[in-house]
Amino acid sequence: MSLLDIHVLGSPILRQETQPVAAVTDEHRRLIDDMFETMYAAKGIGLAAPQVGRLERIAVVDVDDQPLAIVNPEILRREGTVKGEEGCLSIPEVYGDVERAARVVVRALDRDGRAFEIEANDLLSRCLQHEIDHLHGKLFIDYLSVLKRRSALAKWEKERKQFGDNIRRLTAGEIAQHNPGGEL
Ligand code: K1U
Ligand code: ZN
Repeated sequence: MSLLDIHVLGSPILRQETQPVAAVTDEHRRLIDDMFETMYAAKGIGLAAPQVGRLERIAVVDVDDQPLAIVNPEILRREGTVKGEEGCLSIPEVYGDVERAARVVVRALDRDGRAFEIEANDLLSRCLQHEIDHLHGKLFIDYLSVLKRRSALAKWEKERKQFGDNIRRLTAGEIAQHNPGGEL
């Protein structure tokens, strides 16, 4: 497995629409495995293909030790609304409150190409909506009020200097914590 570079705000791929996966192949499974490894190393609870420079309609999430690969996900039902804080591995150190559906039902294909449905509440519901948004070129900052968005972008202007080429390479420290035995 490999750790992948993460595209950060400013990289045009984050605003692109993804392409549905016609059939889940070994190449997609390799991408899914690498995305899980990258998400864990970056201490995230989700990661979508455009964040690692790919346009397949694939995301991974892991909330409460329940790893889920979602291929071609669709939200079938939304119920209620709730506000909660979000971050994004592509906009490090920037956070904001976003109103989302409280409960969603999502249909997707799994790593083996089998269709499944999941009902989600709380953080899993939020994370699924955040990842599915990534697959359609949408970011959590798009939901912020003009003032809050301006302040989030001002914070990002300071942070982005460390990512000159709009790519976040995991640091040696992040890799070492992820892999304490030192084997790569
Ligand atoms: O897609 C991503 O950028 C991953 C993102 C997912 C997410 C976080 C919070 C709410 C909705 C979706 C992250 O994992 S950012 C890391 C983070 O903020 C976080 C990590 C653990 C628990 C809660 C938040
Ligand atoms: Zn994100």
